[in-house]
Formats: sequence, structure tokens, C-alpha cells
Amino acid sequence: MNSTTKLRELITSRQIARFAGAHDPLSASLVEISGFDGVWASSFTISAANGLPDMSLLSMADFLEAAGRMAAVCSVPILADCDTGFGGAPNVAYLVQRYEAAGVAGVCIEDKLFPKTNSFVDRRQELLPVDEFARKIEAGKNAQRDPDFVLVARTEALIAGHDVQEALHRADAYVDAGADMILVHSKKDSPREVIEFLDAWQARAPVVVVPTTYHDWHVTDAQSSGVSLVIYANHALRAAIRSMYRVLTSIESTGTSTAVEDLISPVSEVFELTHLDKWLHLENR
Ligand code: SPV
Ligand code: MG
Repeated sequence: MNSTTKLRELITSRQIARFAGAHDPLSASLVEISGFDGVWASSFTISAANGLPDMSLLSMADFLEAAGRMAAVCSVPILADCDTGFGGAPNVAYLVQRYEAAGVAGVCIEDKLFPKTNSFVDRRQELLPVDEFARKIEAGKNAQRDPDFVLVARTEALIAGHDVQEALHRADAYVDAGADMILVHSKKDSPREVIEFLDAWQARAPVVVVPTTYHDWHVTDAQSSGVSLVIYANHALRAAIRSMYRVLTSIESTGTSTAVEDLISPVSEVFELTHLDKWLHLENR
């Protein structure tokens, strides 16, 4: 089955789907083998893995390369975070064609102004007028060749300090413009405003949430509130940072790696994760 069809089945099924963020193909593989239904190619973590903040510094080509490489090693669908769409409506049309050709199952664009900064950065977050963002969605939907390719429209209304009514108004307009799914983002420490959104939304289109700050919202509660997809967007990268730092500082300060041998993967695990056997087999044939 095509990854686009898999993604479409996941978002339309009655069962909630769970994706986790990845910043490179190896982390994407770990997301898959940990049992998640799909991979979120996160702009925050791909930027961070390049030593950069998430503020529209990397180009479309950089993000496309990252997501395409993930798609090449994963069987679960990749949903690519495309920030504001890297420009106007023509850029969104172009990105849809390029991501689709790269084997990515869907893309997500958000209604902030370019250049955007990550939603958790404490500064003024400005939104594009609704009709301009709707034009980007229309352009993207008209550009897709595979009818199952998914376009997620993300509203940053709550992030920008607007109320749930504004988020609903925007989500409505985005679905009218052809969006397959709505991502409603929130940086509150409780899911209250997201639940208020879901109650009023009445399942007009499937909804995605990113419970980074309201992390204690259990997946079964999200499902009963009407969420179709939950994304754990940045946990793999944050885990990697902690773990690498702990191991490296221990080796540096103790003079050996003995104290951390149990904390690190044996090289055999790296061979396994990178399918060494399969590649060696090709050489031997
Ligand atoms: C990302 O992972 O890049 C996202 C989600 O867009 S957030 O960082 O929460 O904005
Ligand atoms: Mg992002």
C-alpha cells in the first residue's frame, strides 16, 4: 500500500493514531520500531539537529532532503512539517509536488507569517490573514497528483494569543479551502482550550494535536475528546541531547567510557538498525 493511502487510512480510522517526531532517518527508524503509526518530520528538531533554531533558516530543499531520506528507510508514513510553506501559494504548490515525489505521505503548513519562529519561543507570533492562507491550501491541494496525499492545515491562532473562536473560524475556512486535516496547536499546560476547540468543532475534519506542554493528557482521553492524530513532536531529539551529554561528560571527566557502557547501544545494535546484513548480502551475491 502507498504511504499516502496508509496515512489517509490512519487519519480516517476511528482509532486514534500516534506519530513521533524525527530529525533524521535513524531517529525516524526508531520511531517506527518503537511502534508509532508514523513519523513527524519536525522543523524544530531538524533545525536543531543542524545546530540551528527553528526560525525559517533552513530552506525547503533542506527540509525536503531530510523528510525524503526518512521516507526512504521507513515503512510507516512520513508527515512533513513544512512551516509556513516556504513562501506564497506557488511555493506551496511546488512543495506539494516535490514532497509527493520524494515519497512523503503528507505535509503540514501553518498560518503564521514568514519567517516564523517556533511556537514555544516567547515573542510576538503573527498570523497571515485567513484568506491568504486559504489560497495557499487551495494551491497545494490543486497541485497534488496522488489523490491520497494529505495536506494538514495548522492554525497557530491559540499560539498567537487569539481565542478558540478565532481558531474555529480559521479551521473552518481551511477545510473549505480543501485541507484534509486541522492541526490546532496550543502551548498551555492543560488541554482545556484544545478540548473547547474539539467540542465546538464537531469533527468537521480530523484533528491533530501536539501535546508538548500539556504532556499529561493521556492518549485515550485525547481519543475520547475527538482527536484523530497525536504527535509527540520533539521527544526523540530531547532524549538524544540528554543522553549524549550525559555520556560525553562522563567520558570526559572520568577518563574512560566504562561508567557509561550500560547506557549506550552496543555497536551491534547500530549494525542492526542500519540493516548491515541486508547490505552485506547484496555484496556477496
Ligand atoms: C515541530 O516539531 O517543528 C513543530 C511542533 O512544529 S512545535 O515545535 O511544537 O511547534
Ligand atoms: Mg515545526
